[in-house]
Amino acid sequence: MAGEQSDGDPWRSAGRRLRRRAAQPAGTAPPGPFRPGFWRSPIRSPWLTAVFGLVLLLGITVLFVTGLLSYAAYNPGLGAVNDQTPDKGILGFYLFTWPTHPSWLYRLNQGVHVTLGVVLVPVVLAKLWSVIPKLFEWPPARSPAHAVERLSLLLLVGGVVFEFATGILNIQLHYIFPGSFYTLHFYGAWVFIAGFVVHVVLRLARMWRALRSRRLGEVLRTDTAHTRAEPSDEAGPVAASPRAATMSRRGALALTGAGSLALLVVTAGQSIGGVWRRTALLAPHGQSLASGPNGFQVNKTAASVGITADDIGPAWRLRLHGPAGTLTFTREQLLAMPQDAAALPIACVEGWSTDDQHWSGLRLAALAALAGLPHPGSVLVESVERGGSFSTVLLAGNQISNPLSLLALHVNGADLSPDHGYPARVIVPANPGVNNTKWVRDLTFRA
Ligand SMILES: Nc1nc2c(c(=O)[nH]1)N[C@H]1C(S)=C(S)[C@@H](COP(=O)(O)O)O[C@H]1N2
Ligand SMILES: [Mo]
Repeated sequence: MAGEQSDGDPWRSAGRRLRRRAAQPAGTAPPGPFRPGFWRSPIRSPWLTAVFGLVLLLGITVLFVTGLLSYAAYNPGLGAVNDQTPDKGILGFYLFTWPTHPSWLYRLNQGVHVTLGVVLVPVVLAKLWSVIPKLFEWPPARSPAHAVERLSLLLLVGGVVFEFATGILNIQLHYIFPGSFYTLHFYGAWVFIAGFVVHVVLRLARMWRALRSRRLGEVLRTDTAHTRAEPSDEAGPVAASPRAATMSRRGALALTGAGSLALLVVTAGQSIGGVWRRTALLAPHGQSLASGPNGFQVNKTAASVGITADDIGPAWRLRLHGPAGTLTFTREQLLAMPQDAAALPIACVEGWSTDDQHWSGLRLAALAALAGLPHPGSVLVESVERGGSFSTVLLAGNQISNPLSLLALHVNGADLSPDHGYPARVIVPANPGVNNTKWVRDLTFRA
């Protein structure tokens, strides 16, 4: 080796290295992470992996269910206005009419989905760390069964990285996706879940065995000095030639737990609301709110989507379309009609939500009756906003008939501010924020 370096000719020594590699017996792993001696942490063990695995088994199951519900809440079954996901086919099997009770349903679902996703990041990283030698296993496939298993790992690891990355980019409003977030996160979820289910089926028994191989109390009492590698096993993540421990297993658990706890503290407040809102340091919305009746989170300001003073000035009209033809109203005419009230939150798909705000305006059901369709199947809501992806939505019959569903003109006793949708906006209980259209101009009721 020393002679090789001292002859000073990189080309010749590279040639020698290549010839030596070619002379290796078949089946020898390439150097670096593919060699068993490369990974030397003594704390990698089936037990540690199983603990992280159990947390993820529970956590990802909740993420998956809340994710499906979140998607169903858009009422994508109503048609392409609400959901442009191409070719979803049977992957839309779980879709049902989203309820309007209780009014905090979407707020809860989305708060859990987003907060849990953020909190699980350290656990995902710890789990990947604990099994990383397995990802470099050599040879890549020993048998067809082994090849299938490793292919499922590709879906699993690729899927988890993709879903967490797209989700976190979205809640941080960093829209760098090549395409729609919904489509990517939706298909990514199904790919990931396919790998996840295969992985759980293949590993559940091993996980239970590993969990029962040690007692948690015993691990929590063992400091770094007394931390030993487990006996090497062919199939597991145990190091072949472990070095001395620089961290105990309880240290690894504490580090992961502390990371998750810190993320929980700086994230959850955006969904819990109240005084906790101020702890939500990681939340891009809601740290510098205006004061007064309109002082709650704004997603997109009027200026940011190109709403001009003319669009929402005295020339603005509401147009109702239905069997009665097209009826046109000024804001004054709408205010002269009997007003109804509802205390409802805005809850965004990104996880943040407001506490209940006190809205008043006209019931969607009353407007449907005016349009000549007292029991409509749906309503197409269109905004003054031109061409924005949130400017047109369909609401379902149950959303129109709920007496708390309003075309709001006031909030907390004041006129809506331009940023909150003046002259008029939709507010519907348990509705995803994105479907509470601001700067409404047209309502088309359909049977
Ligand atoms: N026309 C229009 N309506 C809209 C939006 C928009 O960009 N344009 N944003 C939606 C989204 S994503 C949310 S979460 C809510 C936020 O309402 P707020 O800004 O009043 O809090 O408005 C919804 N209504
Ligand atoms: Mo939103």
